[in-house]
This record gives sequence, C-alpha cells and structure tokens, in this order.
Amino acid sequence: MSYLNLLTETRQSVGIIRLNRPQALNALNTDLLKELSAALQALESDPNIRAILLTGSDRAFAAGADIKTMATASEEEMRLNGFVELFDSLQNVRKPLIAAVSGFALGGGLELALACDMIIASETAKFGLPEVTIGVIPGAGGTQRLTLAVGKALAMEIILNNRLLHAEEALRFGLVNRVYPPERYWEEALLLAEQVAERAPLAVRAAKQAIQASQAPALQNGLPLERDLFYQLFNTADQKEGMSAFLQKRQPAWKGE
Ligand code: CO8
Repeated sequence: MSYLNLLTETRQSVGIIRLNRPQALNALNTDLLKELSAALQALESDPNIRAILLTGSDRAFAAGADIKTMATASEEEMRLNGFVELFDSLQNVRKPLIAAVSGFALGGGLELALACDMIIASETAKFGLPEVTIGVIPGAGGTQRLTLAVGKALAMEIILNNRLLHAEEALRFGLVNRVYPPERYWEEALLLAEQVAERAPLAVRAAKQAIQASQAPALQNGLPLERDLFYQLFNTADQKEGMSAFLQKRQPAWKGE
C-alpha cells in the first residue's frame, strides 16, 4: 500500500512508518492522520510484524497539528470533524511502538511520540508543547502523558510557558529512553525495535498492556477533560488570533476573550 503523506517499509519483523510532509515540517492534518491510522492497522494485523518504528525527517519528527486546517474552525466543527479522534488509533496498537525523533517534536508531534512506548532521540531533537502560544492547549494527551513522564513542575513550565527541552534534558527528565548523535539515532532506534521484535511476542504484548494499566487511571480521567477544554478554546477570540498570527508570521495580541 502506498501513501501520500507517509513512507512505509518493513525490515524483517519491524514495520517502519515515516511521516512525510516535509513542506509543513510533518504537521499532522486529516489526510496524514487517516493514513497513519490505516498504516498502523495494517502493521497491527500483519502476523509477520512484531514491532513498529515511527519516525519523521531529520529536521522534524512533527511540528504539531496542522495550524492551517484548524485556524478558522469553530468549536462545533472541531468536535464534529473527527480530526483529533483519528489520533486515538494509536491507543489500539498492541504491538510495541518506538518513536525515533530528530528535530522538532512539538504540539501534536510530541503527543504522537508520547503515545509511543519508547522514544529514541537524536541530539538535535527539540520537544515542546507550544499550544498556548497560539491560543489553545494540547488536545491529544499532552497534558496527561507529559505530566506522567516528567512530573508536574516541569510539565507546567513546558505547557504554560512553552519551555522547549533539548534532547539531553529530555533524557535527564525521563521523557526519552536514549539520545544518539544525528547520524546514529535512526539505526539505534531500528536496532531497539529489532531486539524487542525478537522477544516472545505474546509476553511483550502482555507486558505492554500491564505497563499501560499503571497509567490508565490518570489517562481515563484526564484525556476526556483535556479534549473537551481543547475544543472549548475554539470558541474564543484568542484561538482565532493566535493561529492567524502564526500563519501571518506576527506576534499575537491577546484579549483574554
Ligand atoms: N502547522 C502548519 N504548518 C506548519 C506547522 C504547523 N504546526 N509548523 C510549521 N509549519 C509550516 C510553516 O508554516 C512553514 O510553511 P511556509 O513555508 O508555507 O511558511 C513551514 O512549515 C516551515 O516552517 P517555518 O518557516 O516556521 O520553519 P522555522 O524553522 O522558522 O520554525 C518551528 C520551525 C519552530 C517548528 C515553527 O514552524 C513553529 O513554531 N511551528 C508551529 C509549532 C506549533 O505551534 N505546534 C503546535 C500546533 S497546535 C497542536 O499541535 C495542537 C494539537 C492538538 C491535537 C492534535 C491531534 C492530532
């Protein structure tokens, strides 16, 4: 199967999905997320695949949800268009999912990496949730999964004040598993995926399920609340101002309305 916004390949029992919208730094739009959902489903149901590697380009894993497609949307349109719900397909993946991150992993891009089971980073990686700089909040699990990963104090700074973490900080704070030089991160991520793929598949799947259960209580409460608050912000002047300011490459003028 070939895709317009993804490149896919398999290496023995590892399925590889590469986000491929270079003109927008792999920003996530509906078409890309639909393809990602289909590609994940195909690998999940392929008995020859035992681990999945998700990656982007050297410049960007993904710079967030596509601001162009959201800028003028109303709250009702956002609730109805199913865009954010497409993200949920990641939660149905029971095989181990490893993110190989280089460059920008911002907003929905970081949320994508956080929804994976392990993150291998290039020294060039930059992690952040800059949504408040465009008048919204993370809507695909960022407030919950980042807080679980790095703790409340740092999550507050990252989400409320757009603090970016570089790769070494992300390693120190427990957001990523390992950091490698740019010329090696991808091969190391593939090696990790190949190693996990060698383990007993039913045991790996059971272990993933059990580890995920340790986070389930927080996620069950937090994810629906986060999504609802994210949608509500599309009913504000600040969301329209923030996103149009980004697209017009100017500073936003907040009204608090
Ligand atoms: N959406 C749409 N286009 C984007 C995005 C984006 N998120 N990020 C970058 N682009 C585009 C730029 O508009 C630009 O296009 P053009 O050449 O046509 O002007 C092109 O990619 C290259 O970007 P820049 O020229 O800005 O490159 P720089 O190297 O100067 O800057 C940055 C790189 C810092 C990454 C900058 O592009 C940036 O700040 N991007 C936006 C980051 C951001 O705010 N992300 C959060 C988006 S909101 C979000 O993710 C909410 C998630 C909600 C749930 C998602 C469910 C899927």
